Amino acid sequence: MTSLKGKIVFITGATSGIGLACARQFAQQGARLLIAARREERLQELSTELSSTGTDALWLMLDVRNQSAVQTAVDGLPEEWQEIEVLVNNAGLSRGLDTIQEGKLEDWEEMIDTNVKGLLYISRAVLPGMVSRGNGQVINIGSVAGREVYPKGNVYCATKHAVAALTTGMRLDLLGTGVRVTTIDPGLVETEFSVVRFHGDQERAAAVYRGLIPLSADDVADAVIYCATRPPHVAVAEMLLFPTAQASATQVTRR
Ligand code: NDP
Ligand code: 8X3
Repeated sequence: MTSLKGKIVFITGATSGIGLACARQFAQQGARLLIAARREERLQELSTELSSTGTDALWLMLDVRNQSAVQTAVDGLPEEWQEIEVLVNNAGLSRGLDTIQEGKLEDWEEMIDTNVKGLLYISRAVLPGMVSRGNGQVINIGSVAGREVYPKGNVYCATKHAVAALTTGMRLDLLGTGVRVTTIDPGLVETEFSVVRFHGDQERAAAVYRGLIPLSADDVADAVIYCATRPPHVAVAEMLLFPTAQASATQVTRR
């Protein structure tokens, strides 16, 4: 196991769910944290929480869809924060669960801009530094939706299939640079994901997880930490993580 003590870990979407759990678990490992998302108050609270346990943390209020803001934020990092060793590309969302013929254009734009273009903007800003140092790791949070398409999942599944393709593309292009590339592809994880998907409808969101024990954000963060603590010659390429009650994107058992 490789120590993460003192290493700089950049987590996008750190204000909720999987990203928040990753921030807390990397902090427990002694990492220094760059935490990014759009909700300033939550970033401040997390930063205060992390600092109170002795973690060095810097928060960036950042919308990953804004390419110039992303580049400016990464270029403008204080010198002592520039050597990012682990990038967790986690910021992402689904919007809506509609047939393709009824889907809302603004939902599609938001998913494509965040899950695909946002991930690209962040990666493009961070990767040159990793390559020049000959060291680094990118951990993309993909999804079972990047491996299978489910009814009404159309555009969300397309964005996660794009993440899968980009993960492979990164691994091919970064071969020989010392930069490792991983995708972690969870099934059902109970976070704010479904509340966001259903535009704030808590009841509909809760029904997604009713009658089964879903993964928790910490279960996924455990997997992220596992991948980030492998010795430098070991690259976990991909990990598919289901709750025991799930066997595919569409096959689940409920009590
Ligand atoms: P949450 O809604 O709980 O968290 C999403 C995070 O992404 C929030 O911190 C949010 O912060 C951030 N985010 C969203 N849009 C942007 C943006 N434009 N710029 C910056 N940050 C943004 O959901 P999860 O934790 O479940 O989702 C995390 C990742 O895991 C996503 O990529 C999702 O697709 C993936 N995933 C989730 C699964 C699940 O079942 N929950 C299963 C498989 C994959 P803020 O709003 O403050 O910007
Ligand atoms: C999130 C899991 O099955 O809702 O990516 O698409 S699913």
